[in-house]
Amino acid sequence: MDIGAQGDLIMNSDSENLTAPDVQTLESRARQIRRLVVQMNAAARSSHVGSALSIVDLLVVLYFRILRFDLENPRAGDRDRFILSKGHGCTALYATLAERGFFSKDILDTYYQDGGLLAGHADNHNVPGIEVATGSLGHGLSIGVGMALAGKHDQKNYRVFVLLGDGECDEGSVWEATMSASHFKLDNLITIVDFNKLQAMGRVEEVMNLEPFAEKWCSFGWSVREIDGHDFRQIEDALTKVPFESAKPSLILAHTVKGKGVSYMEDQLSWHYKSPNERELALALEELEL
Ligand SMILES: Cc1ncc(C[n+]2csc(CCOP(=O)(O)OP(=O)(O)O)c2C)c(N)n1
Repeated sequence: MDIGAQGDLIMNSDSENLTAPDVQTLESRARQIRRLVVQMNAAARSSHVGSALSIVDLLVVLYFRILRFDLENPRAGDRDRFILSKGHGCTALYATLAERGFFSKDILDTYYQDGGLLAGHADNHNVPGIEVATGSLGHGLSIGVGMALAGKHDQKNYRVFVLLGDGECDEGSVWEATMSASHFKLDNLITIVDFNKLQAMGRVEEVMNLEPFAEKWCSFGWSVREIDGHDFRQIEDALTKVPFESAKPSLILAHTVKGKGVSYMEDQLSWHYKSPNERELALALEELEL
């Protein structure tokens, strides 16, 4: 659907690249990662389990199908960059990185522990695969713009992917970065918004209405696609077609469900802060049985 001169809103279509067995493999990886997420959040008694469960399917497609990296040399100059701007959802990223082989799964047990490697928000210190420390919302996209600009300047082929929360888009700095990205024609920059319609203290539409959200990104000069952020075919299709247009940054507006995969957490605000107790953990693991 063309919405005017500033940008195009392209409706999603299904990927022909993914076979049924591919989808099954991705589903079981996502299930395993969700199991690790609930276990980590429960063991640490930490917040943000719903925020992490919301992005697992996006991370699985990114790390198992899309991103170009070298596990032997995770800092290789030509690697694709991924920034989890909503750094509070870090258990999903840590679990995905471990599952993908960036580091041993034993390290997940150190999450949020004194002296442990994995901090309560995404931390790049000594953690292979994490580009930048995030958690103070509203900064990831600006960092991504800098990386993408550097890539253009250095004539490198890497892409930069940034994952934002919808509530995070209340931050003015997000829109400054959005404006810069189109000004500098950063078609090597791809932003995914985890549009789960909840933030810390309420529903997005009640706290700060973002609509018309897709059109806002278009009017800032981005090329936009809307997808179901839990449908592997749609995720893969969008991510393999970036940049959607040359000389424009790409935005994937991914409709998701906070707490996805654990029925009693789905779309429930309370699971922004709560962590599962023993009984709740057992229930979650039962639902996520492999
Ligand atoms: C600058 C800043 N302000 C406030 C917070 C506290 N905080 C952590 S998560 C969160 C809500 C984020 O909502 P959203 O981006 O929608 O992510 P979700 O958890 O819903 O996936 C807030 C306000 C923060 N981390 N950084």
